[in-house]
Amino acid sequence: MNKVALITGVTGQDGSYLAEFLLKKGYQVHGVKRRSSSFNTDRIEHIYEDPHIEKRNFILHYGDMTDSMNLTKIIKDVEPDEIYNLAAMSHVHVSFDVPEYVADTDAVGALRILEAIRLLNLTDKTKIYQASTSELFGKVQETPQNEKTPFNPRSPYAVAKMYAYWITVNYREAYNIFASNGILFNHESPVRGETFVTRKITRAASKIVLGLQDKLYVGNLDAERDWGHAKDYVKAMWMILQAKKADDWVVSTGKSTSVREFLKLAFSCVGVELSFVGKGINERGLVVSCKNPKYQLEIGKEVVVIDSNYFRPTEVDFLIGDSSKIRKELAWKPEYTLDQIVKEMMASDIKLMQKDQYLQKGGFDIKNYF
Ligand code: NAP
Ligand code: F7E
Repeated sequence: MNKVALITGVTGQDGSYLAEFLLKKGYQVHGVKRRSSSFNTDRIEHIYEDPHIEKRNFILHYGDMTDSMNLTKIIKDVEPDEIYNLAAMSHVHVSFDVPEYVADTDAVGALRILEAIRLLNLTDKTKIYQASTSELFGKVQETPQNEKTPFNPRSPYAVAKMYAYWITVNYREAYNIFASNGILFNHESPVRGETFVTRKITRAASKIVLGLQDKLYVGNLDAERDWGHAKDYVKAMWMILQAKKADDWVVSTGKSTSVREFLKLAFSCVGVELSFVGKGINERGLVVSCKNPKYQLEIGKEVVVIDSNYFRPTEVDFLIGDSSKIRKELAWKPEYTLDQIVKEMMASDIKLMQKDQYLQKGGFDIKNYF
C-alpha cells in the first residue's frame, strides 16, 4: 500500500515542491486548496490530475484553515499517514495589517488539525509536520540560532507561529501524537511568492535590464537572512517525519547574507555591477558597469531606491541558523549554494519577463488564445 500524505498549503511554494517530491516517492498525495476567484493553482499545474481519471495519486480538496469542520471532514475521508501543515498567511509585513486573521489561520489553524487527529482517533496512525519558522527567534538571543535558542517573536506572524509551535509540542506530550516542528530558515526558489524580498529583487532586476521597469523600491537593505533553496527544505520536512521519534528541528544553511548583497548578486547574474551610495533612507543602488551587450543600461543609472513604506514596525535584523542536529541525526544537508539559487531565480524570471516584453510589443499569449 502506498503511503498517504495530506498537505495544507499545497498551492504555495513549499506545498508544490513537497507534493512533487512525495509523488516521486510513490505517495498518494492529497492537498487542501482554498477557493479563490481566480486560479491559484499555477505552481501545481504540472502535477495536476484530472478528477475524471480513475486512479489518481494527486487529489485536491477545497478547504480553509479557518474552518474546523471542513478540515476534520477532509482528514476523516483521507485518513493520512502524514500531514504536512504548511498553510499560512506567511508574509511577515502583511501580518501587521491582518493580525487577527493571521492568529486564526496560522495559530488556531494548527490546533484545528491536531484536534481533528485526536477526535478522529488517528493519534497512533497520523504523523504531523508543523511549518515553524526562524521568525520565532526574532530579536535574537544568541547567534547562531539552534533548537535551544529562546524565542523572541517580532511580528503578529511570528507570535501566531509561536502558538502553533507550542501547541504541536503540547499535543505530542499530552496525547503521544507524532507531531514535529521544522524550524525552517528562509528558503527561496523560482516560484517564491512575488512580494518576498528575493523574488521581488529577481523579478525587478529582470524587468530593469529588459527595459520594462525603471527602478526598484525596497526597505531595509541591512537585514540579513540565512537563505536556502525550497527544494532542499521540503526534503528536510519529509526526513523529519521519517525520524525515529517526533522532535523539533532547525533547518538552515548556516550562512547569512544582507538584502544589499542579494541585490548585487542578482544584478551580477545578468552582467550588471551595482554600487550603493548614500546612507539610510537616502541610500541608492547605481549601475557601475554593464558587461552584457544584450542589455543597454546607462552607467550611473539609479536602479534601487529606499521606500520607508517597506520598513516594518518591528524588524528582525539578523538570522543565521545552526542546523547541526538535523545534519548529524538525520543526515540532511543543503545541496544548493546561494549563488546557485540566485542564478536559477534570475534565469527563470528573465525568461518570464521576456515573454512579457514580447506581449507588450503586440505578440499574443497562446495560452489565452485557446
Ligand atoms: P506560501 O507560498 O505563502 O504558501 C502558503 C500556502 O498557504 C498557500 O497555498 C496559501 O493558499 C495557503 N493558505 C493561506 N491561507 C490559507 C487559509 N486560510 N486556508 C487554507 N490555505 C491557506 O508559503 P511557503 O513559503 O510555501 O511556506 C509554507 C509554510 O512554511 C508556511 O506556513 C510558512 O509560514 C512557513 N515557513 C516558510 C518559510 C519560507 O522561507 N518560505 C520559512 C519558514 C516557515 P493560496 O495559494 O490560495 O494563497
Ligand atoms: O523579508 C527585508 C525585510 O519578506 C526578508 C517568510 O517566508 O521567511 C520569510 O519572512 C527581509 C526582511 O521574508 C524589502 O524587512 C527589505 O528583513 O523576504 P521577506 P521574511 O520576513 O524573512 C520567514 C522564515 C518566514 O517564516 C516567512 O513566512 O528583507 N526587506 N526590503 C524587504 N522585504 C520585503 N518583503 N520587501 C521589501 O521591499
